[in-house]
Amino acid sequence: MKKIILVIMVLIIILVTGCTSNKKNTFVDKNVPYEAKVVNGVQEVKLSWGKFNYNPQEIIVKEGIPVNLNADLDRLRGCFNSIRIPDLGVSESFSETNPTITFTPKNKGTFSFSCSMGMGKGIIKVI
Ligand SMILES: [Cu+2]
Repeated sequence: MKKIILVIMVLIIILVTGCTSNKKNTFVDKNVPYEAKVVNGVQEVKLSWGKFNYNPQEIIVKEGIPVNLNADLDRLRGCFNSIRIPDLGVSESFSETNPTITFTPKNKGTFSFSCSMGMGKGIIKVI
């Protein structure tokens, strides 16, 4: 009887470990805050798609330096290509001929962005 309990416990441990490592594999599109890198006086940010929303969902930029928001056109689909940042006066669409949207954050703060239909959402932190 004790052996059976031991076997069941071992099986449970194997199952739990298996599920956990499986989960890790599906988290390829892990969304972590992205701090823009300054290249030739411009803050470069790549905006892509992952887990049914934008990736990154949190973008950190510095005040007073232009930001290039570069669309990952291979992954952004449909209305995710129409981006709205109301507080920063941005309302534009990415396309093959317009893959980059440039704006300069003039004030510190946290501003929300979304696709035109409001399904995709994120925040831009200006520091
Ligand atoms: Cu949308």
